[in-house]
Amino acid sequence: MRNYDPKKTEKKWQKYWKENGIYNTKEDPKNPKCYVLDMFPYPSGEGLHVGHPKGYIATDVYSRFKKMSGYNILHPMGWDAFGLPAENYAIKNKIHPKISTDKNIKRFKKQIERIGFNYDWDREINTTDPEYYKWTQWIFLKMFEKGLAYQSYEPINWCPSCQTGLANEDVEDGKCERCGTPVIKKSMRQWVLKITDYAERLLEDLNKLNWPEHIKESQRNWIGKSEGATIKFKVGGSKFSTGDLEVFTTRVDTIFGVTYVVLSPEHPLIQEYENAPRPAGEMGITNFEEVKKYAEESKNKTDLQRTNLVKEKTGVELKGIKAINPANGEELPVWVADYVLASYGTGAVMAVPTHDERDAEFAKKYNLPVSNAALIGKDEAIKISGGKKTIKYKLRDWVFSRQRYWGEPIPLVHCDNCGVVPVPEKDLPVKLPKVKFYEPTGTGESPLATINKWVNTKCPKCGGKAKRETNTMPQWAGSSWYYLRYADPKNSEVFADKEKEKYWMPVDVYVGGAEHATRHLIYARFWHKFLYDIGEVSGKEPFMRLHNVGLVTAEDGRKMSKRWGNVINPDDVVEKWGADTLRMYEMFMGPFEQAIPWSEKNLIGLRRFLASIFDYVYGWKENYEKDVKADSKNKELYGRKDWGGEISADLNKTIKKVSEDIENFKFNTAISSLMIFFNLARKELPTGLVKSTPMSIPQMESFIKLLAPFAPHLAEEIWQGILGHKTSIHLEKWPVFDEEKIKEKTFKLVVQIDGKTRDVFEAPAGISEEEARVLTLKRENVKKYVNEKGIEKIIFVPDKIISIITRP
Ligand code: ANZ
Ligand code: ZN
Repeated sequence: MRNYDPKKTEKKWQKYWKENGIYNTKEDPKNPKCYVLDMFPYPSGEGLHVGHPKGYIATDVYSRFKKMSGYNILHPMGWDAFGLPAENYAIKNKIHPKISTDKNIKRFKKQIERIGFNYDWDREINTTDPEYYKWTQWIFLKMFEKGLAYQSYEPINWCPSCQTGLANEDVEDGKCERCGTPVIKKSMRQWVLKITDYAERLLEDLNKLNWPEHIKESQRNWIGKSEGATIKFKVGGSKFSTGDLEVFTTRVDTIFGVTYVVLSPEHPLIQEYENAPRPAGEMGITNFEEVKKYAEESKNKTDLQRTNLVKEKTGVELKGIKAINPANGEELPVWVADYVLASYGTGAVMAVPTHDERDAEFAKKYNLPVSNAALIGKDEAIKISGGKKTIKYKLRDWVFSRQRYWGEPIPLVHCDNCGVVPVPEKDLPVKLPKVKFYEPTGTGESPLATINKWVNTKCPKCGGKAKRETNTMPQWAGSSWYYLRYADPKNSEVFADKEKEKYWMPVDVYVGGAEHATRHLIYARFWHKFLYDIGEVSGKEPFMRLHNVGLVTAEDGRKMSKRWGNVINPDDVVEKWGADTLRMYEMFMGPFEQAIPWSEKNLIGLRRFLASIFDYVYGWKENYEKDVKADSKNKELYGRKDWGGEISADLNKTIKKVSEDIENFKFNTAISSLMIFFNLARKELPTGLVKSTPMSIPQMESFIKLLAPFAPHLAEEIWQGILGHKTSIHLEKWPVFDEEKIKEKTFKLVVQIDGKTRDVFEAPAGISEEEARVLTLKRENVKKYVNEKGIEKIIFVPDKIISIITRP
């Protein structure tokens, strides 16, 4: 029976692998380690579509290859299950998030398991497990201890639909990244992590990472380092007594071209003018009402709207006051305009219409003066203006609290006597209480705030009455350190044993979507650096190499989505065509990082390829048995490392190519070289003594090993089922290629002219008479004796002699 039947065999081997624990990992100082990691999924209610496993297949192929190449592999999987998506799903479907999350995880896991991955499920983690988030809380407390977690009341991004504050990273084009609702600014109490303390190191260390350039570039832009200077302008009424206005500029050299200065509407100076007593005769801002109204209005605009270059700029002059250019003493009008952001630099700018587009536009609209003054040397400008060299970053501190239920409770207590007190380490985790109502309150407070029994507690310091912090952590908390937990997932004493951390970290290859460029990938680097600073981890960077997985779009070219009804469920594909076909197809569909539409037709092509391999090996085995029956000496022959013929060189070339391609995440070309080889092997005429097949047993086995990372079930079926091995192919050694066999073969071509040897030279083996003739007639030694026209006859003995008879 030579029927390729993945339905039967795939389940069988999955069971076998599990029962034999072949994917369980242990530290092994004797072998080099390789930590291969997928960005773990959040288990949404919709389950996986065929796009999700693409990255998992790649890490699976890669880690199987590395394991066969002698590495000790860590390839774990887990669930990023806290956060808005899980919670919004739970609310929509009226199921408690805990219940729906557990259900979704079960479903995801089942889907993933069917694809036959080599995950070490003993290391599975779940960010919502109290034994896990105990350590998320612990890390937060360490940050709090070091002054990196602080309370702030600054206006932050607020999503009116999700009813929670958001970090800058959660806002895309002024909209909530989760639900698309435009965010507004809201002043509220919040917890913030001082990621800005790490801005320079986050930037600097990017250079060490083997990451796609575009991801590094978006992190650089997000961090947004600007080298410039702060310069103080005196401001005030007629007597210029009010004080200094500091601006940030990257172009001090334009100092003589400044024609006005602009404040952001939130600038504290405006408030100061309203409240401060003024010296006699000072008018202060004379149009204060107008200014205030303008400032109010700009509150409703997002930063994006405010900085949009296309939008017309607006502003109001602060009448009654002026600023003085420190470089030349010139008196300048002072304006307030919302194209200047409060949150960047000093919240104030010196305007140079001749060199800055925004300023030019603004000056034109409001008829402000324009100056053609010359530029001056940098350093010189700083000296003249009394400025100070300054570096500013666009990166903002990380707004870390959410007014939502489904997250890690922030482990702090508010005591009337002692203020904010951390929950002692021994009392961690602070468990999320079970509640009936978990919908957002709409008041800007977390739903936890309504659970009196939970909220009211004792102060760990003075024992007096205290209240728990009711904000929860953002969904990015658990994923900021999960890769460390995999090294030692069940440890109850520490988040990971130091030796184990040292053995496994850093992650060697990390695979996931490019959408994480400036969120997860910055947050995790920040936490890692912090843990490094307090001596908890051994290295400065968590992820050494990164690959982005390209989307799998629907056959119609659109994104796969329930909304379009074009989602393809991997379960159906596995059911109909087999897991190996799905795996092979997703690796073959195109360059790994590219977005590529699904194609059932191409998928079927890979199913055919696998079926024909199975069929071929089956026939090969039959021939082997026939040959051995006919003459027992053939058994020895079949056992030879390789047989002659071209197939040997081809196989060695294929081993080289497939190895290099997998190492470089070029899975599609690896598979195509397997196809090319297979077609040659099928066609190759028999050589040597055995008539029926071109491959010896070791040659056949090498080919199946090359296939094993891509089609693990089929390879195992062939390995154990047809080739008769008793242990898994996935524990075998990866084939090595023979450099000698790959070299282009040559021979010494002897040239005879009229019976006399006149030349000998190296020529490629196997050339035709025509090729030999062309090469020969180019030789200087030959030209002396013949020319093209004077040839009567050529006798060519392949790979030996070319004999030329000249015309008499
Ligand atoms: C004078 C000047 C002249 C400027 C010129 C630019 C060009 P980057 O490179 O992004 O850091 N700026 C400073 N603070 C600002 C704020 N809070 N909101 C909006 N704009 C602000 O940009 C730095 C430049 O952006 C600064 O240099 C300042 O304008 C402006 F030909 O000062 B410049
Ligand atoms: Zn939202």
